[in-house]
Amino acid sequence: MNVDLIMNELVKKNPGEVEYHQAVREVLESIEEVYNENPHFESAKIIERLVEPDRVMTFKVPWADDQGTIHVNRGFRIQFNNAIGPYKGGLRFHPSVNLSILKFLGFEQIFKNSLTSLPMGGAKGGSDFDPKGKSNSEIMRFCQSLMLELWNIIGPDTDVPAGDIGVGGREIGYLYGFYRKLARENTGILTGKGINWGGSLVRPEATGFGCVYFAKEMLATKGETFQGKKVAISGFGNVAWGAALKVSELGGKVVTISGPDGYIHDPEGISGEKIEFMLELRATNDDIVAPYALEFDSGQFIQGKRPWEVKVDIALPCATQNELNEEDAHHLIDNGCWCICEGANMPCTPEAVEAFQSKGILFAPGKAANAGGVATSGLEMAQNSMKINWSRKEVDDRLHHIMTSIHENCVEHGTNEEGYVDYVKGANIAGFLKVANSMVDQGLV
Ligand code: NDP
Ligand code: 2IT
Repeated sequence: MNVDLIMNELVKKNPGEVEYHQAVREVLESIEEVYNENPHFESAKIIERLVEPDRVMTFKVPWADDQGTIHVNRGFRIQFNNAIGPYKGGLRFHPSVNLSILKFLGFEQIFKNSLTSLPMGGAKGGSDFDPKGKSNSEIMRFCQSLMLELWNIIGPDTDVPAGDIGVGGREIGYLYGFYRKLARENTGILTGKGINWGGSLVRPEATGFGCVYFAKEMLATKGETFQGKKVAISGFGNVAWGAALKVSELGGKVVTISGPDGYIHDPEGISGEKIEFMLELRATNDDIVAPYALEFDSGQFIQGKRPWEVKVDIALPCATQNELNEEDAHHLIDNGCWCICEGANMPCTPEAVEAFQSKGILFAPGKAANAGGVATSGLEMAQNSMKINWSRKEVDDRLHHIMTSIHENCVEHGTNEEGYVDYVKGANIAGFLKVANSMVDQGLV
């Protein structure tokens, strides 16, 4: 394989899709050696077949606001690869949503889902709809209009969507309700469902919990724990909330959360009722983090800045892609931060990752560290298929076990001669091998 040649071709075929190019390049650079050691991958043209999604669907989503004014958004579902199981991946509602962002997310999802050890292929979808400032009834009408198109192309054994940015329990409820009405069936069609209608315990917390379980394993490779460590978290959404809960439970001190408007620095620690307040903030639909400082005296709001300037031991970026750049990475390193574990998808730019790795700092990519969300979605699907509900402990134990196994896989495939664990390489190789071998086994389809 020649990475530059493949990338040139990819850029030519998918012009302007910079996030997608970024995600593919990272994977190709990591797997180049393994790929070249296995000539049957080349003869089966595995890379060319992997970087072209199986299907890209876009559709019109018309809806009326509370004043009766009509709006038209664009809906997407990208079914990327189903070699190891039904397509699986979230739906994102955000004005920045476009083909590039969804293709990067769908491509990442293939390897992430493979790492979970559960039978799930890769997909992603969503819309450029902006949930900010919308009423509940507007959100419901939008979700119903989207589902009117989506229901024909998804199914419990075909393609199982879930949440992502802008899509949480409320949106999954409206989507599920309308699917049930259209299809006249109750099946495990979406994950992240409410606990009364087919959801799994621990799914809301799972991405954040999983990220912290993964970081715990990273720290253990240095004989360390979360006890007494200062932790910077970005975002204040679903993932940030779960991560903050688990860090506090393990004795760490979360000193930041952030929103697009700036960040909160709370040197006394964000725990207990302060973490619950994050949920209230998120539920306002305003998407600003500043009110935290009005509610709690210990919290200071730093407008227009990112949390990476605060002196911490551990950083968990949990907001969005490319939110931590090279300059931020140097701030963290200069301040003595020695473990970065991605809760979001691709939050660190390639230059930031390079800065961490060149200093021998612990760094874990989202496709390994945030796989707990989709893994628990897989556990929700399993419970739906069996028509039973597992206890909180049963789900949490399984999640914990999955995250520990992913960590072991990364160490196995990513440890270099000096003993440094390159988690990016380890995750990409482990995720890739399972999918590539499955594609070879199943012939040219
Ligand atoms: P939420 O919508 O609950 O929270 C994310 C919020 O972060 C967005 O509303 C966004 O606000 C805000 N944000 C955007 N840019 C920044 C920034 N620069 N600094 C701080 N905040 C910002 O989404 P989730 O918590 O579900 O998702 C967060 C990340 O985790 C995403 O990368 C997602 O793909 C990933 N993820 C989510 C999983 C899940 O189960 N939910 C599973 C695995 C990964 P705004 O709208 O104003 O831009
Ligand atoms: O990025 C992700 O892994 C998610 N948004 C969760 C996907 C899922 O199907 O649970």
